[in-house]
Amino acid sequence: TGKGKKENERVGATEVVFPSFSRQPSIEACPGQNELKTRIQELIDTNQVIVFSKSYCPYCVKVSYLLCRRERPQDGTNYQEMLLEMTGQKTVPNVFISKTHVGGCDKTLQAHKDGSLQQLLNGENEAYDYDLIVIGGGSGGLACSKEAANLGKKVMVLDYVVPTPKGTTWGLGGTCVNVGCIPKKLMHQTAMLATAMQDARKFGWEFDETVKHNWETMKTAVNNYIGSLNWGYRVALRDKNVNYVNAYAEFIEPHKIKATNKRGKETFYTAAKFVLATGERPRYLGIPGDKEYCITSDDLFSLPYCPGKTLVIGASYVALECGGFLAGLGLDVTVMVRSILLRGFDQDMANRAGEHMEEHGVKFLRKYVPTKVSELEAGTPGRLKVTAKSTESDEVIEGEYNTVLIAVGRDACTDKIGLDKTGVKVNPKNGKIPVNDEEQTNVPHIYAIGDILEGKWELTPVAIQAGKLLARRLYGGSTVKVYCYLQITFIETCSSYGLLNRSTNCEILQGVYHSLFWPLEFTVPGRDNNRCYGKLICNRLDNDRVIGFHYLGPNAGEVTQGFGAAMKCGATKEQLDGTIGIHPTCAEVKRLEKTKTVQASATQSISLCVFGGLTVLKMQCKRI
Ligand code: FAD
Ligand code: NA7
Repeated sequence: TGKGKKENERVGATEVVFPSFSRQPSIEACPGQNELKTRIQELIDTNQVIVFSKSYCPYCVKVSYLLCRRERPQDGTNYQEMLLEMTGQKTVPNVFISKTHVGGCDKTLQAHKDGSLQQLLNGENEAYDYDLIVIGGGSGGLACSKEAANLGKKVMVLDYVVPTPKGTTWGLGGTCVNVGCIPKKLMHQTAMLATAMQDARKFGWEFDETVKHNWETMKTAVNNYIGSLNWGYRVALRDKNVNYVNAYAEFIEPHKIKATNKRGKETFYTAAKFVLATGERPRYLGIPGDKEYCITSDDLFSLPYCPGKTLVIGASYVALECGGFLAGLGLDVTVMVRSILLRGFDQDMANRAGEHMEEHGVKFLRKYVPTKVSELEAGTPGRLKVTAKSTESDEVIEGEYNTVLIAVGRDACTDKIGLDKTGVKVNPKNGKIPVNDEEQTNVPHIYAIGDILEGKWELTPVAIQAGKLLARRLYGGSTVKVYCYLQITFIETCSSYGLLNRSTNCEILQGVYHSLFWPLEFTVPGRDNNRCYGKLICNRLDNDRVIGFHYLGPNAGEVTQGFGAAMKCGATKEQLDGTIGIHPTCAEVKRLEKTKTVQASATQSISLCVFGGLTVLKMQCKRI
């Protein structure tokens, strides 16, 4: 690493070697505790590089080879105990550079690989305020910052919620906790209770009062729970010594950001490395009246009043989930669909999901796009007029609603964070950031995780896993990468819809097995007779290995998770058939009839979707 000089000469490295067989410390080598601590500290302070090692340890040899060769043999027993007290590490080698504790062999080699060792040797670390700054305190950012701090790094995380056009804002934790998975699932559960109450009478429950739902009570309960999660995240960051700053971050130089808090106060911070985890926000339509009068999912979960008659625009999973639970609460809900339901999902299953929603009261306005939203009357809720045009003719229609919820996709928050000052490349079409398989952008010291990544799954567990593994690779000597071999997600509409995805690179010949079924719990109330559906897709060329699983039925998320584990282990149809079911359940696999055999291309990905208490498997593959 030295320019013209030998490395050892340049860094003045010293290695304190504990000989292999010294068990009895000599009097000289066994000073009092304070004296020993002072001696070790002196060694650390007066040597640019100091490696505490053992003569017979192969890892020490590796590190010594990398860094130094000026041995000072010492008896090691008490040194190691003291080093444990001082650094939390007893094992050797134990490396310090420029008074900074680097760690053991793996961490030193990793620091060498990622360039931070060189920075330490050059004295560059002192130039930065932090080892790592994470921008965005959502699923990915929190996981990454906590893990990096666990590994001994000085970490800052900045999180700031830009208010929606309606002024809605929320606390620490990002989309999932505040305006995504958590409130969605809790409000879906509220809707499911309505169905349970309807069923209850058929099972003999008698109640006289008219049952009605109070939006405000639900909203307050859900938001109180979210508040407790926000608080928990703050405490966890504090406990792990992550410096959390509630401010909007923007790069002004490749290693420097400006943080602007809600009072407009600007502060500047530098770091050796950055992780971008800024997530996405709902897209608007760009038509008159959209930002003035419409809401998005960012507003819905904390809306202070019941939305009333609602038009949901879009046929994405966010649209169907929100429309589903609003209808389940007894509201008049219409979904305006531009083309198809759930683009990218198995269309057979998407349509079954749509039929199920229609049976549960959701109306669909198909092949229309909105052109204008105007206010007829202000209020909570007020009255809005929506003008829309057909996508197939010149027909123009109008409708009156209390609330218009836009759910037409989400945009990556990458355009206002000063990436032009860093040289980080962004896909100009969608604002997404391309990264390599180690989540590194084209600028080596800047990484990105979560929803802002180009071509990756937009799911909380994926963002969390990416954040943790990235920190471990950067600072823990790990080489483990995110491997989305099997993706599981689910959608909660009237009941629920789940998606499991497995990618495979082998030739496939699909064998499709399916069955309609009637869950036992639906029989007595007499609902959804034979409307639930299960479908397995197997690769006939690979021992009938299960590559796809669809389930449309109750508790789809839970069922899907179990099949996901089986598929990840490579289960075959024969193995599933040979698994004795738990009876009576919906997940017991029985009487799946073979429908067809389809030849498919060599690479494909398969997904499983859970919908409306019904689950569906999606398989994306090109037929040949
Ligand atoms: P986020 O969680 O969005 O966090 C990004 C954070 O960065 C935000 O707090 C943002 O305010 C902040 N930020 C942005 N820019 C800056 C800046 N310049 N400075 C400081 N802070 C900034 N996933 C599932 O797995 N299961 C589900 O059931 C599910 N349901 C969903 C339902 C809905 C309605 C939505 C919208 C999403 C749902 N998702 C679900 C997706 C999931 O929420 C996301 O995949 C996940 O939150 C992504 O995490 P992230 O860390 O990338 O970003
Ligand atoms: P998606 O999956 O991007 O879907 C967008 C939906 O909105 C889709 O149904 C679109 O119809 C519809 N859309 C888009 N623009 C319009 C306009 N102008 N008018 C009417 N309808 C429109 O969005 P999501 O919000 O579900 O998800 C975003 C990501 O977050 C997604 O990838 C998830 O993984 C998480 P189309 O089918 O294009 O005709």
